[in-house]
Amino acid sequence: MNAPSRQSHLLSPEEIEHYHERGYVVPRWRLPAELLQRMRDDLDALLTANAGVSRDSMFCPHIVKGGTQGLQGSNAWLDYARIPEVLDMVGQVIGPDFLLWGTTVFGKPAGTGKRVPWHQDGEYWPIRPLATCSAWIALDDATPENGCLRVIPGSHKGNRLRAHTQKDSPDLVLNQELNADEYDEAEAVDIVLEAGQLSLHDVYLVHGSEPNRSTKRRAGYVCRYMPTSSHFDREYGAQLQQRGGNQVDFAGRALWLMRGRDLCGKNDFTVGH
Ligand SMILES: O=C(O)CCC(=O)C(=O)O
Repeated sequence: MNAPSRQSHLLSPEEIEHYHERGYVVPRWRLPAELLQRMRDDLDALLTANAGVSRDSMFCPHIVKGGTQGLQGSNAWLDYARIPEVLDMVGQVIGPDFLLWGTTVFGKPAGTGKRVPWHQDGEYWPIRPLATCSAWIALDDATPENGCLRVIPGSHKGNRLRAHTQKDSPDLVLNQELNADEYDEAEAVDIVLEAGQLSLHDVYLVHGSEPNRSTKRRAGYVCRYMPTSSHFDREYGAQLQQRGGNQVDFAGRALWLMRGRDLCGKNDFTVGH
């Protein structure tokens, strides 16, 4: 009798097409239970070590001294940004040469989580040409009740940054909100995930999430990968940093080559290390 073949983690042609056509995909592959448990334990440690930092968005836990929030990160989160199966899938949608430029834990505490306004990620980022695939890894189950990610399928098409307005509100996790006439919320799709599943989304995709009104936390760890044919422009990053109230450190941000080589030859892998 033939041994049962182990199912490949690689995206199927249909999943790749889904990513390119709709701007996101939920792969069939999921994290092994033991790895998920380690990440959840490390999340507990991260929250304990950073009692003073908002749980709604903890920037760059993969950097030991994580920048402008004063976050105390750890190398464990860098390891979790290097999960080989995830990197393989990212390479399938953005090509074999890419780097990691950021991570965030969106913690969405039970009951009190803030709203993530509708936005396109590109509005915030100093990457030219703009390109990134975000891998959003569910550390808890993510449901409509606890504020799962919501996306507008196909809104990435045309690679157009739509009009946003700055809103500095204590009820919002991010401060750039897409203008209401730039999208139709009736088209939104909920990305419902079990803990250990992930979604991949394109930098131009319109997305957001509702507050967590449930009794269950909804934490996700997102890793940002850009093809090295693009440039992470630190000068422009310093301007964005000022505009955003210095919430994140783009100018001094460390970059990690994940796969292949630096195709544009302008990315600096020494700053921040
Ligand atoms: O976790 C969320 O609710 C928002 C995540 C998000 O905006 C992103 O990963 O780009």
